[in-house]
Amino acid sequence: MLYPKMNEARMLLELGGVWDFQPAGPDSWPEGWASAPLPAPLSMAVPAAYNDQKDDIDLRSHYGWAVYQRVFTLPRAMAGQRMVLRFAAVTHAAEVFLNGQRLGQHKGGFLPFEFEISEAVQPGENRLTVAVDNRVNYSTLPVGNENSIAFFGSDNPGIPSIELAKSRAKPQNRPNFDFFNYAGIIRPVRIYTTPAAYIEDIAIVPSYEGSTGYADYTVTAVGSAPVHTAVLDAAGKTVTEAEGASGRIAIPDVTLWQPGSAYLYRLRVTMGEDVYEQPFGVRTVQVEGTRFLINGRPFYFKGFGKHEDSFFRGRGMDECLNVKDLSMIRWLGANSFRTSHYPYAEEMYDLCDREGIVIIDEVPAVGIGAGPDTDPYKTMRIREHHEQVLREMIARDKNHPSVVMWSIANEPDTEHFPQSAYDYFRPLYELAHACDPQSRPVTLVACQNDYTRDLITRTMDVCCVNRYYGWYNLSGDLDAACDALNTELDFWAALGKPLMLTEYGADTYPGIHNTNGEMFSEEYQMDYYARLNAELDKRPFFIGEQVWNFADFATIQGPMRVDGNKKGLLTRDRRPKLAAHYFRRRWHCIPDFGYKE
Ligand code: BDP
Repeated sequence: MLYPKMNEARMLLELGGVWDFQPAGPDSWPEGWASAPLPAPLSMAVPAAYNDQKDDIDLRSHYGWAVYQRVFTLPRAMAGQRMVLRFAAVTHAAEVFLNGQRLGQHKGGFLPFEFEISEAVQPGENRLTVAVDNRVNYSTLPVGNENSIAFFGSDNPGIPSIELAKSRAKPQNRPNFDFFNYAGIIRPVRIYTTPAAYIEDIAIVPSYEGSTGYADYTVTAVGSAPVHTAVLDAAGKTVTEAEGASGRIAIPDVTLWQPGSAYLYRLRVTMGEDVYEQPFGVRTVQVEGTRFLINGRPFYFKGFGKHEDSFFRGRGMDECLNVKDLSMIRWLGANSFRTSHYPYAEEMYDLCDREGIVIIDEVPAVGIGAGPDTDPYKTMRIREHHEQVLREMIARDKNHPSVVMWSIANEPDTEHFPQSAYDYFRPLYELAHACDPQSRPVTLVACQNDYTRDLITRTMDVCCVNRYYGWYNLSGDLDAACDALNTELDFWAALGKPLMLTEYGADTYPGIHNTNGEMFSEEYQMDYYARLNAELDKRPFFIGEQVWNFADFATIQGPMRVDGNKKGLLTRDRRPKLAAHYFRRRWHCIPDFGYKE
């Protein structure tokens, strides 16, 4: 799916601003609201999550439907064009109406969807209504609990008073994941135009041989007109041209896209009256033995799991924050992050393309686990949706040079039902390869578990594991943590695959200092990383350290979290903790390439 752009053939309107908003019922909303002004609207900024915009606990912990509405008038100049209404993300499900007419719906809170509105739109005022459902359960990704068990702790099952109170409690989301369930229209809403015959999609597979780069391209179009393509360099100068909807373009004296040293070309596609310019970088990605190669050289991942999370907007798209975060990533000497635990806003990938930051792109498949006695792959109703989000993510992100690997899940249960997990994930692994024209490496991020029972993680192109030795396990005992880590590393070493840590970390309250370096202090976080990293450095097959987390972030309230998850190297407002200074010293000395050679 193409990112909406304004150019000589296409117009673009942003529908951001302050919309009308009204919470509705848990299971439904009055459809009459779609054809008239909302009865008692609140003001709500778009794009942004609604939860933290008002000082109202009912909105923070809202469960179910809420309705957004605004009125707009299109400029006359747009008449006669094909018009498309595009939502970059609505969390987690949306129903969309224009002038009372139902345009359609979309499930999945982190990927774009669009409707052609050329017929539905009218001259003068148009009323756009978007109903949003924030419920998470066994049919959604991320997964919400259905057995009234909270993410942390089980509320002492069997105690009559507690069981009775739970059965009477008002319905609420019980996320089976550790980030606040921010919801609403979290990314931009736009209308763009195209001519009647238009370019629908562009796929580019870059490669190079010696000093010549190649772009194998495929243009998908609706309507027929001859397709002309040209490769433009970063200065906008035409490098080569070609005819036809698919083919290979050679780029003499190619400049490669490299981590830390990005270079972007554009494929300019003209078809009849339509024009679209798709940026791309020439770089290759490959796994060879225990090495992860970018442009044929062994890359070492230094970075983080992140979240889209900030004050007031929650998970709302924030380009200023994205720029700031990339600045902090560079300040730290890091080179990469994983989009834990959902695909991020498209603008972030564009920025990483520009700045040479490497991304592991993850679908919102988090929370696939229901305890040791329940096979989640038989109980949860997610398979089809899982395929859908994987397809949609790869369709959206396939051309980004920054994306070097797909993650098909975070911490699913691979331990208690190893064969079920294998049977469930193997087809998804194959689907990811099949959907990606570049066939990038595919991974699944494994939970701290009995790794000897896990059958699927070891079959991935790269083995990615989250480990909390010294925090949730062997808490506070760094000697024991290093011992356990080494025992496990011996296991992975024998498999002959590249291994990386996609999470390890310790909750740290900024300002707590402790001469003994005990848990929760800034010293503990620093010592924890220094000790574990010293072990990781000894292993040649270990190809990357992504700490948990880049910054502190919001979670549901509960006995395990004080004002959110505090494992950030940075505070939520992006101030460095002690461990950030430690990593800054470490990472500036670790090269992007050839660290383990
Ligand atoms: C891992 C999850 C991550 C959590 C983290 C933690 O992948 O989402 O936030 O643990 O507990 O299990 O801090």
